[in-house]
Amino acid sequence: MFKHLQAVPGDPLLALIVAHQQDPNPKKVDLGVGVYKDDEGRCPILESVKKAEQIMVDNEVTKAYLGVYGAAEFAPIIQELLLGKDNAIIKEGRIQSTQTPGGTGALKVAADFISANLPDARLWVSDPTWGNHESIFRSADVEVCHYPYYDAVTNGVRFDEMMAKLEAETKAGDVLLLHACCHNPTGVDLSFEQWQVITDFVNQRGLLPLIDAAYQGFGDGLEEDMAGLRYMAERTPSMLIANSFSKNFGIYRDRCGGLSVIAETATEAKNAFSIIGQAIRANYSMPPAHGATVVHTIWTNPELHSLWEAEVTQMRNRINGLRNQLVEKLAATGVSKDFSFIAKQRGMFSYSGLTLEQVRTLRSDYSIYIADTGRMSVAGVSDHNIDYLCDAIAKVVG
Ligand code: PLP
Ligand code: TYF
Repeated sequence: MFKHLQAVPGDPLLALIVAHQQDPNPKKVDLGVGVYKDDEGRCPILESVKKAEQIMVDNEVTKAYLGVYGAAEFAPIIQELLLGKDNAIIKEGRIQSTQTPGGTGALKVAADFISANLPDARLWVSDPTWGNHESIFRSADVEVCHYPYYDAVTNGVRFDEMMAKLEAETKAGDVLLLHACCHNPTGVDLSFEQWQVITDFVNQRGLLPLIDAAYQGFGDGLEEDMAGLRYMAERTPSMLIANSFSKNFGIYRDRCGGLSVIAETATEAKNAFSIIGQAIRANYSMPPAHGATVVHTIWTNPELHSLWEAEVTQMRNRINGLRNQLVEKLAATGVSKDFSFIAKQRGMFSYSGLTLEQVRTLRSDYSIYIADTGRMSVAGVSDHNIDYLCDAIAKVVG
């Protein structure tokens, strides 16, 4: 039956985790996959999460099925986090949200929804984007197109080229995927002014924005990181938002995310949401409860809520502090390349500008694990490895 099948390569980022795990070098450094790490190199369970889980153990009374959309009381949390407490879109009932298995689950449901109901829509993603965007939409038979985004010369956004491409080639009904903040893999975000320009274009062309919010809180703050998304949501008739709680609650393996649909009217939103429910049933029937219960327990307990906000601030400050330290220490080595852009990037990742050859040498000669694209997960840097890392980069770059 399976004789004709050829093995396919796995996700290169996940392969990097295994390679790092198997490396016996005590000095090894893992800057591969995007998980937050503390100074000891551990991906810790947040204290707010531990406390919430304790409350849950004491109070949980059933493991019965949740329902297609997950817990009803979870949807307002997704909406408040993304749009802010008193947003008119929420009050008008123009947004409907469902719990999903991670941000990935939300993207998959969005892809199936688009494929079945907007059959002529093409998806436009940034060049580059998170590798899974393409796989998820291709698997749902949605054509994927690219717009210019990262500028390797200025380490900024090729905004004029991006807009020129979208202007020339998008058609009404196409879907435009934007990263809300902390762009993966580059760390280079759109400015607020650029969000404003794109919003005008989206409305004028009649595009459907799909916003991927996987790192809320890791850029400049929980509210600040949503400024562009909120500006656009308040001015466009329709939007899809896939969000993830994996990073900002540190509950990666519990698989908790959300998919929200915003429509012109409450009725339209409800209709679209019912079809999203159909896509969920055909995928995984209903989401797991644990992660969403953790988030709900924290959100509704004032003490835990403040503790969680402080922990998000701590994670963000650590990463942004590491960015500044990297810039200073790399400069101090006398390296020929200017790395000051690292401090301006945001979120878990930095497109370092290291070439494939340099990345490979760092891996083979120094046991430093960086993705082939040169993307570094900054959270993997620590006080213990930063000097070793900067010296190695300086030696490899020259
Ligand atoms: N979107 C982006 C841009 C990501 O980097 C990730 C990363 O993990 C996700 C979505 C999916 O997150 P989750 O682990 O919640 O599925
Ligand atoms: O880009 C990253 O590192 C994270 C984690 O198939 C991730 O988004 C990477 C690959 C993957 C799932 C999650």
